[in-house]
Amino acid sequence: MTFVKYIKSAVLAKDYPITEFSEVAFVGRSNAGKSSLINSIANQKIAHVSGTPGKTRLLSFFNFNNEFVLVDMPGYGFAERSQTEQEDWKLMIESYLKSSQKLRCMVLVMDIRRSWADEEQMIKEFSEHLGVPLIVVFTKVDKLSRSQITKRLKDLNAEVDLKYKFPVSSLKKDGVEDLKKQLYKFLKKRSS
Ligand SMILES: Nc1nc2c(ncn2[C@@H]2O[C@H](COP(=O)(O)OP(=O)(O)OP(=O)(O)O)[C@@H](O)[C@H]2O)c(=O)[nH]1
Ligand SMILES: [Mg+2]
Repeated sequence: MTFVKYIKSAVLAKDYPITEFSEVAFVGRSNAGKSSLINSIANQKIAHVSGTPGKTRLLSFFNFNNEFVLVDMPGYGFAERSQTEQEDWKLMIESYLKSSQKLRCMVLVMDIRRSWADEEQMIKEFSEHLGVPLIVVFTKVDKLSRSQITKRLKDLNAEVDLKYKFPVSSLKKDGVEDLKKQLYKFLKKRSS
């Protein structure tokens, strides 16, 4: 039986938990569905989800079955947040991505109905710079018909070249098992 346990939340690098496990960071626009995706991977409501963008304000760390650590990140890019807060977000994300010794995979979460934007491109480039594989998850596919999904995936393909991509519905659990298999491939090995 798989267990998932909340470890802690933190902002500053000095407060990140130190574990023996590889880490996977969930990044993406606010409201894209990062926390929901973590819950669906975990099979339990462990990360905070909200209809109000900006729900996740700290980095939250979860132990996945003593196999790896899931890191829920605050989302970027919604108008209500001040310039200072946007800057704080950037610093918080950068601080984690730069300082983590255990980061072995990044999951970029985006709503399948949105287009690839500068922020997503920045994250892709960041993963390349760090040499960490990037998995892109297109969420909320349950909001579209099958033909609309095909069309969106085709359009996104034309916008950006991505190696690992998964259309997912956290609501209906579609695509989650395939994603988990890929995560295992990147994370199962002990990181030290
Ligand atoms: N229909 C549908 N709704 C979803 C799905 N995933 C997330 N949502 C909804 O989208 C909203 C935002 O979800 P969250 O998981 O909180 O998004 P987040 O990316 O963690 O947002 P921040 O913490 O603000 O960065 C919530 O109302 C979720 O119920 C999905 O696959 N399908
Ligand atoms: Mg969240």
